[in-house]
Amino acid sequence: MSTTLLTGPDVAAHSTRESCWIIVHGKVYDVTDFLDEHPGGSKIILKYAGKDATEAYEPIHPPDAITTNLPLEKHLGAIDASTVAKVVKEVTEEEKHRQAMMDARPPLENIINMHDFEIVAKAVLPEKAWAYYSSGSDDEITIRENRTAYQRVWFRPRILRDVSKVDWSCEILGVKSSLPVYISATALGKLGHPDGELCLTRAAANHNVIQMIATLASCSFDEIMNAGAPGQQFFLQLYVNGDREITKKYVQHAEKRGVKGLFITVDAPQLGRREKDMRMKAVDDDAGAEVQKGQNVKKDEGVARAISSFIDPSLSWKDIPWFKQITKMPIILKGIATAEDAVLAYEYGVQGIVLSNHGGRQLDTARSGLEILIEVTDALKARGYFPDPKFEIYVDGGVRRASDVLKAIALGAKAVGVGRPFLYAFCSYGQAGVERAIQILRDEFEMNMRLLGARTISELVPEMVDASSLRAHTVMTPADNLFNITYQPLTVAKFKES
Ligand code: 173
Repeated sequence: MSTTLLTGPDVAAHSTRESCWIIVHGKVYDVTDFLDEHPGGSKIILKYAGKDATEAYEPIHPPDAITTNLPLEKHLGAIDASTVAKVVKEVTEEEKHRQAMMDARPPLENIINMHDFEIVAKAVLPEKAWAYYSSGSDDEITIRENRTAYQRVWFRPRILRDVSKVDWSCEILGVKSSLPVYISATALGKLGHPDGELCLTRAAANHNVIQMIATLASCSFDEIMNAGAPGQQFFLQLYVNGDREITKKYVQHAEKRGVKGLFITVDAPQLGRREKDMRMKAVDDDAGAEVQKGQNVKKDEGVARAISSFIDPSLSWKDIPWFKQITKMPIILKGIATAEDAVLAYEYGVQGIVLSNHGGRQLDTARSGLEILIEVTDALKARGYFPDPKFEIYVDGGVRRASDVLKAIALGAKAVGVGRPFLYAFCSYGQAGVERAIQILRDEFEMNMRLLGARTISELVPEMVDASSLRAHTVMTPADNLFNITYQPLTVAKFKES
């Protein structure tokens, strides 16, 4: 790094596409040649040309994004802070309102279920972050179906089984977990909390829960690993880069650092159109993430689309042997949606599949993971592939209750992925929120397993659920008007009076 000390006017003289310098974290960079490579587009950088970009950079980039992407000769030196005019940032009405809502959040002990986190997150998140996180694709039929599907499965509880002791701990890919739940990958955590995904890491460490690290996390892979406690276990979610060398390096680095499972996302050759996100036109302002190298970006298509151009749509079954060659980590295909592909996955020799529709963010009107589970286990059984301790099936999407998890496990899942609820928990309350979410799940597991008559995970059997309506997508019931008029709806956590 150069030891040159530069001044504000030095930097301000380079404020064009032809010569573009910016300041980040007290250092000056020449990003002229990088403009067209920036995964979030050049427009956002040009907005800060000749100026300090730290504030816009900080929430969505890992600290080492610039230093690793920009050749050393473009690191021009340090800025003499006394020569840079302090920009007093105007606090908008929206920000004031959000801060007021943050101050009036329900006390954490009043949060008693996963839905509570969601309602708080909606109130306290910047509009763009909420739009990005909460969005499903197209008409959002699938995102809603992910919830509804669980309500079409009913319990068949067993009684008089001495349930004084119940144990819901399990192993996922041979890794011990205090819950049959892992924290599923979600991207861009710093849009919602300054510590981003580290909130998940720290909470997971305290409760022995496995975190799946997202390729597009705001925090870098190493930051997250370094924040882990001794012995803490991680999985990695992988978006496969058009440049396979980048992917190979990333995967092998993860393996070296001890990651216990490689979850390759297979349901996103192109990113779904998330209209709430798109309407925010976020790309103009602050798109970006810890992405591997991207090319030109499409404009006005939302945060996710802006930074996903590196994802390779040519990925195919032919690539699976290559993955097996470059890593010894168990390989899991995340985003299987049919029995046919589940059978193929088994025959290609991967160690597991996640039945998932990407949280309702990809193909709209794709079925819920829970529904797919039945046809998948049937097809695998018919071929003698199930049960097989070397092939695990997971489900994600729409899980809000331990009772949901118990249904999936009874139907053959080994564990369940939970994404948004943990994300909303840390956006609302940081690490403490995630710990509370885990505690709530634990309480729900204890109660539901007792009431269901299952003392261990292995006692959760298909006979404990009635899933006969699961595949019927039009279980219409006439509106029960009188009941509805008299029914007192459940309420969500209340904000303090301001
Ligand atoms: O669902 C997503 O938003 C997602 O997977 C993603 C993909 C590319 C960039 C950011 C997020």
